[in-house]
Amino acid sequence: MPDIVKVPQEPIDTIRMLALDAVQKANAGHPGTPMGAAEMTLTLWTNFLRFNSEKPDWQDRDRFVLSVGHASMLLYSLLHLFGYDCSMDDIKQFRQAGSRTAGHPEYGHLQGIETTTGPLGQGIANAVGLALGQALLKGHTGAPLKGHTWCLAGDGCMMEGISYEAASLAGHLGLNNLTLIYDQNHITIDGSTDQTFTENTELRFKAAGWDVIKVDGYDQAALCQAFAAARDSQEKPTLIISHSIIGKGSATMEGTAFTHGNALGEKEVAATKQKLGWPSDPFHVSEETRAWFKAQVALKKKAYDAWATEFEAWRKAQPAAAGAYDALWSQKLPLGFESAMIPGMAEEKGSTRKLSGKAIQALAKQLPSLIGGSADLAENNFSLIRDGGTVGKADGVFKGRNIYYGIREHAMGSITNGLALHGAWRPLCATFMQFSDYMRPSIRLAALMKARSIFDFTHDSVFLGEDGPTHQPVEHLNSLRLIPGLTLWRPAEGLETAMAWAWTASEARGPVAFAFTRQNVPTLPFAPGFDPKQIWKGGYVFEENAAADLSLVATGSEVALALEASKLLAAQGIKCRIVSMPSVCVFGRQDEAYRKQVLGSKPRVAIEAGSTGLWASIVGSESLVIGIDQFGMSAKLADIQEHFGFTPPQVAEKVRLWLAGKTAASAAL
Ligand SMILES: Cc1ncc(C[n+]2csc(CCOP(=O)(O)OP(=O)(O)O)c2C)c(N)n1
Ligand SMILES: [Mg+2]
Repeated sequence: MPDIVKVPQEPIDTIRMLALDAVQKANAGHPGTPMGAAEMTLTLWTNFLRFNSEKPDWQDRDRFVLSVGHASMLLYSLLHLFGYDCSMDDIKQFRQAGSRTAGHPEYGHLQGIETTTGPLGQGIANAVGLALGQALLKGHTGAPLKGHTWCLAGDGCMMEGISYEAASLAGHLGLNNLTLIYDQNHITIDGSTDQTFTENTELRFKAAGWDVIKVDGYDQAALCQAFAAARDSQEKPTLIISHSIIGKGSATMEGTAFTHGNALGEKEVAATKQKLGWPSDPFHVSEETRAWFKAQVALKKKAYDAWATEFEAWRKAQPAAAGAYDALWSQKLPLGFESAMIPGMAEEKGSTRKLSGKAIQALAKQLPSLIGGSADLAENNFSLIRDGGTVGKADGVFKGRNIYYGIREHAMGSITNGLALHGAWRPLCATFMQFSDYMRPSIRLAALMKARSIFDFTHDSVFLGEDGPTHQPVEHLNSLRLIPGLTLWRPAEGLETAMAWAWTASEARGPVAFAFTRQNVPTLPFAPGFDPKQIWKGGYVFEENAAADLSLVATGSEVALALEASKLLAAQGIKCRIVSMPSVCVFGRQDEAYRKQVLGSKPRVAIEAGSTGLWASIVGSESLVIGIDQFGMSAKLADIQEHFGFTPPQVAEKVRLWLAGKTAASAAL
């Protein structure tokens, strides 16, 4: 273990002044916390954080999560000074159009940004996911891994409910490779936390199963002792409450809420630099400071090389385990893997949630990275990976493929994102679709980051029955479709379900959400020779009819309904073609010619047991949309179908009347 390095004042002040200057230049941003937390964070990075800026995606690196995302200049300064691909020009372009140094750190903009943060509290839950991912990687493969996750949070993160959920689960699991550093400066935007946040955080975390250490954020020796204890903890995650002063170092504004989110002004900047004896030119980094950071970077590389030697020795000694390790990272699927997922699925009866359970088993066999979880509804969601075991720690080692999240949907979404960002895992998390609302902030961030999280929602419509409107999604399908980059699948039966899962495993470049039924759905009469790959277009002609009077376009459980209604209409001389659209999102990405051909040139009717919302934009404003624009009700399935007009005769009659009205109108012209 290398000796502890006492961080000199100048590198600390360099970080403070870079934040001060960058925010001043942009005339926007948050200098207060970068200034207040610079000493503590630099002490951590210098002495404890394991990284190699030349190999930023080192799989066993320590991960640093800036949950207090508005303090982005703290992270950018560190990345720049420690030799990551973050230039002084990047720093000077802070918050400007097209720059890599956005207002809040955005995943993918710069190496070293482990996750997108800004919505407070999310980073803490992401950090739980990242730490769990590394602990599971170690447990599943036996690799000699040490990766620790360090998360810096502020008063705001600690107040947000999501952090409590995530901390509660981390404490329960005994996630000892996680350290949360609470930069307790007692200031938020509206002023002192005396008016908002006076609970005993220490006792709260202790009660949740954490070790808690309190330190002065400017006492490097105490900080290092705390970091060492946290890193070496074998049983519990650690909370370090670090007392600090927001805006530390500024001439007249230390400790004020003003420093939280304002450029301090030319006068204050000048006064601050004068007080520190700092050169007045902006973005100053002295030669000595550059050399000091270079020396630290060299030490980091030396530590990395030592690790790499040890790791290579393990690979040689344990070829089978090393193969399993590589398989987790590559997430490669055998060519044509989907053909192993579909046999018998078109004939399989049941709810799509149950059929999804079957597809999950088939996929789990081929994709060891697939890891499951549910918010206390595993049996209801059919989301369990059978024989996968429960995620937990035994004899100090994490094992299992099924995470029991308890009733913590908000954290579940965000922990799932952390697991996805980790890189070795393809995590799915499940709950009732209604509660996607509890997860929406995480789903949105997954989409923003293009994280390959899988949100497995069952009980997808009012047809779930007696649980009533509190549990019945209505607006959720369209609402989820509104999130840019999120792909929603709502399959109609077994084959579509299997193919939707296969698409997710091999084609998805971002997060995927599923909508599965609670109720049973009938099997569908696919035409002989039907190519399942058509499903991957998101929408396809299920039943063609050259002489059709109209197209019925339906999703999920309503495809069978459309088929039944079409038979009744045929008996009345109205001929239909049927379009199944398991993913409106994927269908929307097809070229216009394909979309036109599928939708057909005749009048169109869309049928979906949810709000009519976006449908006019898909099938055209001249079309009929049969949906549900009100809350559901507690009743038996058959009564709900009748009440909302979703029986075959009711749908057929609606379509007939609408078509008759159209015909009459055009005849009158
Ligand atoms: C979920 C969420 N709500 C509100 C905000 C807006 N916001 C940004 S920073 C902040 C105050 C944070 O206070 P603290 O964490 O103590 O940071 P400090 O002022 O110490 O930098 C607020 C309310 C946000 N980013 N995320
Ligand atoms: Mg604060």
